[in-house]
Amino acid sequence: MKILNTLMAATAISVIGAGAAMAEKWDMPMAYSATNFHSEIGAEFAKCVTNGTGGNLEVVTHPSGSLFKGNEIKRAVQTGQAPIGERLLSAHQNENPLYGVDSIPFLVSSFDEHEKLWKIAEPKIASALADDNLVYLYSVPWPPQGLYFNKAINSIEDMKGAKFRSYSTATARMAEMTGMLPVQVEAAELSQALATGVAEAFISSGATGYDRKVWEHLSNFYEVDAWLPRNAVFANMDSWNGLDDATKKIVTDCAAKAQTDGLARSKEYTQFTLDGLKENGMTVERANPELVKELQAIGETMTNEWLETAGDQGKEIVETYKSM
Ligand code: PCA
Repeated sequence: MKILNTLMAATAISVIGAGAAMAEKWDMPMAYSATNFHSEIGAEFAKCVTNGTGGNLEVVTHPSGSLFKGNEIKRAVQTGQAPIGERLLSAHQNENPLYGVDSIPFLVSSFDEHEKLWKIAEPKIASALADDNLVYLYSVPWPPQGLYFNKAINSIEDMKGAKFRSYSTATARMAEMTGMLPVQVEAAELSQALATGVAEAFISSGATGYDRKVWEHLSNFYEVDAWLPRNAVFANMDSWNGLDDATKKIVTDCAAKAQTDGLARSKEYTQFTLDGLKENGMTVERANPELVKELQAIGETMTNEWLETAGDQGKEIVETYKSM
């Protein structure tokens, strides 16, 4: 009887074992709120993979930095703590200047220009990510970046001394060059930073201001279209290599769909969120030409700094873009 029990237990374990080897669950950390369009596209991508593989690869998204905070996600996926994740690429420009290719001030100002640049840069970004033990799956741009303040500003002089929330190397550098005080804050903690006075101004899209209801603390949004940064979704290389070819194909097909849908959603969300800021009492307008000129001069310095650090690959991207 004892032998029979042992045998039965062993059989049960091996059956469970076989089942577990076949079906896999991938937790996908994401930094932005569940209602943000990047997170919604991520959820659709997850569903596409889960349904497409008949549940053999179940992808489960964790928005709002609930599994890993924004600034932890890339490392978590690189080291295999998470098999897949989404992260704002330009936040990692300090690791590889190429990750900041989407944040060169005033190089591109519209979705169309940005997509042109991205087509050139994308293979190089994929290979930079591969060097970091990551497989690039898809990426989606944020709407054009503008300035949020708690007062009207007409020149850089008016910006001086403000505590400026940054999300990347470029945003921190812009703060420094305009005499503001940069403080790195993830979007998930932005409302709190504004409420407690840790930050009183920032650069971002209408989308993030809208998602974070910043009208509760700030009064002015200036459209400057400084750049369009991108969120990228990547998998851990070893997790990826563990998938069979049919599953990989389903993942890459779902990723291609997410990239196309994400771009469309980002475009739609642009005007919707600018209108939303207005409806909630903010003054939304284009920055005056003097201020734009001053910012462009700073942008030129930052562009040269980027080109210096990004080497031949960086130069090639920018030159190819400009020649098109
Ligand atoms: N929103 C993100 C990055 C760019 C954007 O529009 C943020 O502010 O964190």
